[in-house]
Amino acid sequence: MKWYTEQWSDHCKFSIGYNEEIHSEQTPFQKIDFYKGDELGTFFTLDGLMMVNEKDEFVYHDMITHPAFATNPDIKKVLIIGGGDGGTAREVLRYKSVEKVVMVEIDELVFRLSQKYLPITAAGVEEDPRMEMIFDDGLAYVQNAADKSFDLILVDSTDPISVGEGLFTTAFYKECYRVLNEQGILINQHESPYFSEYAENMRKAHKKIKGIFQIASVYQFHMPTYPSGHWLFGFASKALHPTKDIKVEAWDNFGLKTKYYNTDLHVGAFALPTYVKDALNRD
Ligand code: AAT
Repeated sequence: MKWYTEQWSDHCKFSIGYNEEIHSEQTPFQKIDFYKGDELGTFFTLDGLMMVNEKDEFVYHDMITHPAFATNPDIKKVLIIGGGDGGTAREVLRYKSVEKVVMVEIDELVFRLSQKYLPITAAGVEEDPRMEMIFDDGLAYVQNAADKSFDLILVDSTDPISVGEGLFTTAFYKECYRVLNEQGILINQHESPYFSEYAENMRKAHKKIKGIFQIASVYQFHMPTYPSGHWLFGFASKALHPTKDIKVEAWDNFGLKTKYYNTDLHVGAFALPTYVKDALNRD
């Protein structure tokens, strides 16, 4: 067995045993490495950071998708930015009421390799007639998209380094606001409160979004393989509040079986620890 090690902070590392490295390639955007091990199954990293593994991908993909649909069960048009492994699209496509999903991923190879090595997230996504896949920069896409053309934007991006950086800017969040309709919801990558570098990114993202959207909240979940295991998404909206406007019965009526998400957890996920609230409110 060999060890994949990820630096979580200057003084903290996280290691995962693996049996073989399946694929390693430098694309014009980032370095992709696929591994296979006994504990997490197949997993891949981008520029040395864990993206997806077979063991806990359900946590992340449930939590990026379902809270928005329980808040607005009428979502029909969805824009996914990033999400190259296909897991977010897979969850969105489970809603028969969804009419159109546009996925804008900067690096086509992430999707092609996921189709080959990670069918758990990528299988069947491209074949769904409601799917439109675009391999381009998400920021460029929203800059050119029409006003009020989506009900939901899911930003399933990497951290704010290299190609993901533009997806953490005020300019990007403003474009998302413009592209969303009156009931529109933005779910975005919100990093982690624990290690200082991640916490700083969390604070900055919230400050920017709060200045643009009428409603701006943050919710948490337990993601064992992301730095500290404590991870967040942002929930921003023009009109709908994530816990006051939750439609429990309507969501139950979708009849979806989920492994992590449920509507009790939905409400609890928005209740944040005091140190996280304090950090989010700091200027
Ligand atoms: N579903 C969880 C997996 C990811 S992957 C994030 C994806 O965002 C990658 O495929 C990357 O190529 C894509 N991406 C990065 N920047 C852009 C951009 N500007 N436009 C479009 N796509 C982009 C998320 C992992 C989260 C990791 C947290 N530590």
